[in-house]
Amino acid sequence: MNTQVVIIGAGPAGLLLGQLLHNHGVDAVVLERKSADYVLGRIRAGVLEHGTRTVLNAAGVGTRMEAEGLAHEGIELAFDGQIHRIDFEDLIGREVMVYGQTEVTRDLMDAREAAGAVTVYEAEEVTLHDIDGDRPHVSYVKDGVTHEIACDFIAGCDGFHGVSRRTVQDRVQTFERVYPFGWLGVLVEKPPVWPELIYAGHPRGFALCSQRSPTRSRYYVQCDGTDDVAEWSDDRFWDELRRRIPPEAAEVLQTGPSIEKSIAPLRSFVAEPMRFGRLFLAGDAAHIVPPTGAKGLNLAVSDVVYLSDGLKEYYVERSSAGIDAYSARALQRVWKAERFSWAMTQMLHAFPGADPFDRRIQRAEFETLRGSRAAAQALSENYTGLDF
Ligand code: RFL
Ligand code: PHB
Repeated sequence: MNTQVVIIGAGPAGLLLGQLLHNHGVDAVVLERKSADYVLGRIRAGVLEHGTRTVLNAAGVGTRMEAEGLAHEGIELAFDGQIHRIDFEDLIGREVMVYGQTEVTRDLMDAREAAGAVTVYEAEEVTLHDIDGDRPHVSYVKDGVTHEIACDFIAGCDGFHGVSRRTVQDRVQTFERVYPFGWLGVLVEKPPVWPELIYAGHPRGFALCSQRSPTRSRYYVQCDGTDDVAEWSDDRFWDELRRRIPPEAAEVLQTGPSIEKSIAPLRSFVAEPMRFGRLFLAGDAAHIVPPTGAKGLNLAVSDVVYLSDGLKEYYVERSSAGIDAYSARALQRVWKAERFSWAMTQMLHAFPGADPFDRRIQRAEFETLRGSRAAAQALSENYTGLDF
């Protein structure tokens, strides 16, 4: 089999890249280790930057997002029970879209199917070959049979634990911070507690009130890095959430049985560069951010926008300038999102071993945002998304 680009991974990065390339007339095959249902069963990000929304609309996959997504003009920051609204619309004239990653993935899968583009699910033992030559190829096993696809380029969109970055592990430089805590997330069929998202810093730990629809909510509490979900009954979760969010929210919180509950570890990670010969890394395969800034999915989108532009230039204009600039362009934006996600994490979490000095610095950070329009504007620019 032959194609122009083999895309490894059918998460948001791989599927969106497939859609953008299809729109540019470039052929691609997507290879995914899991089944489509498994991919759709993962509950992850919920906030789309304004640029992500524009990209999804321009790519022709934004219809349901525009109909069902919830446009938000601000967020609430809370610290020790005190609440302060960051009004994006007033501060910088922008908004974000609350629309789950599961829905974005479903829309991209539907568009791919409608276009008749090839996705191989449950592809095992995906292996990359000859990435430094002119004609790389990728092998995989499906239903016990080995297949090979020859291509011009390989896009490694296979997430943090994928095979692509592992293939070049002797050549990457990595930068990492592992946080000593995780986020315990619960999905519940109840209306959101508050019109907007609440990010709450509290001595007992961080909490976040998010949402998926007018009838479905997503909540998180900071937990120990070593905790097991089995230790967290629904009752324990709701008690802990109520203690950490502002009293006016706790009073009106509607609880119910969790329909999903999982723990995500928190990590900052960057692999440099993002290109090795004819292999490009994109999304979580190249970098991880703690979810506090809601940047993970959005960074995957900016990566594949740069990459698809570069590949379009290569095929349509016969110029390598775009693919040659890919790694540097993507990394410049990645590091700004890393900084923002790290700063939000520092401001709002309870760090083991933190002393009263650390706590006062966190409070001063919150007071700076409350008292300075410039500081609130800087947060708003980062949260709603830096320009591509
Ligand atoms: P994904 O979504 O991980 O998709 C990668 C895909 O590659 C497949 N794969 C392979 N396929 C073939 N062969 C192999 N050897 C393969 N190895 C892996 C995987 O099955 C998968 O389908 O990466 P992508 O596309 O780069 O998208 C990135 C986003 O998914 C990610 O940044 C965010 O979801 C991060 N993230 C969150 N971000 C937020 O902004 N808010 C959140 O609340 C939030 N929660 C999360 C998260 C990430 C999590 N992970 C990765 C552990 C919660 C979790 C649990
Ligand atoms: C979510 O809704 O899952 C969500 C929202 C904002 C974040 C992280 C996760 O910062």
